[in-house]
Amino acid sequence: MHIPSDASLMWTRAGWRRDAAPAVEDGCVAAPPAAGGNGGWVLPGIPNLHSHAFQRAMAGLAERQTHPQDSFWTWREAMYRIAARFDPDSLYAVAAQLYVEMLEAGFTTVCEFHYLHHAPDGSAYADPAAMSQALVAAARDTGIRLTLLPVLYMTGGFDRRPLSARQRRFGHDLEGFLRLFGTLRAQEDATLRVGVAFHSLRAVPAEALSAALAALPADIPLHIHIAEQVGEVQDCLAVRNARPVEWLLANAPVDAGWTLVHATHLTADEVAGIARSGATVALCPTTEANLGDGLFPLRDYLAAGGRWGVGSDSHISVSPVEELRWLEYGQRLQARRRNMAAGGEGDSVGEALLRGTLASGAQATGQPVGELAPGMAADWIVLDTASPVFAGAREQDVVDRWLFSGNRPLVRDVYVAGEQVVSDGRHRDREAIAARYRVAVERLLAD
Ligand code: NGQ
Ligand code: ZN
Repeated sequence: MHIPSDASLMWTRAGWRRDAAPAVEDGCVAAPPAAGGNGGWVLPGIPNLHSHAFQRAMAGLAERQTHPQDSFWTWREAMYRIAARFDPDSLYAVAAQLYVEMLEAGFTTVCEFHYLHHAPDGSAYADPAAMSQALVAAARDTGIRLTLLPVLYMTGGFDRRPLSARQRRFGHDLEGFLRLFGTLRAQEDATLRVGVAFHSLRAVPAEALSAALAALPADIPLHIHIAEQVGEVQDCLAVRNARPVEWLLANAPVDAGWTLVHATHLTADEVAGIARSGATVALCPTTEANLGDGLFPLRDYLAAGGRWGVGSDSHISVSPVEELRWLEYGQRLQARRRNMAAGGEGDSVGEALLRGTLASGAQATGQPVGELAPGMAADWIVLDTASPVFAGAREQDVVDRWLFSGNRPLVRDVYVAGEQVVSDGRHRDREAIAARYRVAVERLLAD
């Protein structure tokens, strides 16, 4: 039986619940749910596990050949050129635009992997946290929930070479970094959580990683880029005698508090090791495709019981639909099979993808997100049930239709901490934020 478009449905761990809608108390879901519902099809907001906000300004600008062997590393040069031009004002303008786009697409929490710390020449701003504050302000003003991950970035490669001129604004010594962390941590509130990211094993020497972990609180989210490129795996093998994930699992206390970003190139032992550790892998399928990274071994990882979520990373796309869809499609193209993320016969691929990405939300973000249960964050999205995409849909079809049918935005309304920030597909400040973004980007790109 198809569901009437005015029915009330709420997505829970057990699947769709009929005639229910979240009730709100203090920004969280109250028990019990509002009986009868509100006539919407409601899902938890999607956590975005990986973002470099400034890169939104270069989406579509690195798609012209610069070298016959263009790669991740030549893209990185283009990215560094634009990174060099940001100041706190332009970072605020670009991040605010990005966060509006995320909310309109159904992402309600963002993990911001932030390393653009200092002035372009590497000297600290008068307020050393000025760039971080720009991100905090953009999140507050747009209403997105933020897990801010100031990034420790110390060296330019596994050989410990010093930072290049363009990397200097990313760098800290441990003392300065811990000061920044302390400043930000003091600002935590109901929608801001502060964790830490290690940029990569290239950028953080072994003893600095241990010293940082010893000095930081034990219960914060920890994120790291790892094993994204074959060159990185080779350099790690040459210098540390182990592959990046192999090295990390042997030398750091990797557990459920950790999120490994990309983890593209893995052996069978590494797949099993990450799954056993309880860590989350943050997959960014559209960016990984755009940068020519390679394909994550999803099927083996799911079979091992591994946790995962998605991120929009460089923001060449800002859409949970596209991340989840391409996560599945990459596997299909490689295996020449279909319905790869499904758990068994009759299982819906869309529901398997949705369950997977929501299940890691709380541990990867350090916030009570990913589920509309009592005490969890009142962060939800309402689908546009009037769309022809849902014609004739039964309950068990809704998520597959959302994720695998066309490109019209199907998120109608969005709430964060119980507050509505998007209605009828439009963020409350969409125009003003876009106007400010246009001015900022024109300046960033001017010669
Ligand atoms: C980043 N981005 O830090 O923005 C990286 C590129 C690097 C991605 N890996 C720079 N997608 O890894 O050195
Ligand atoms: Zn990244």
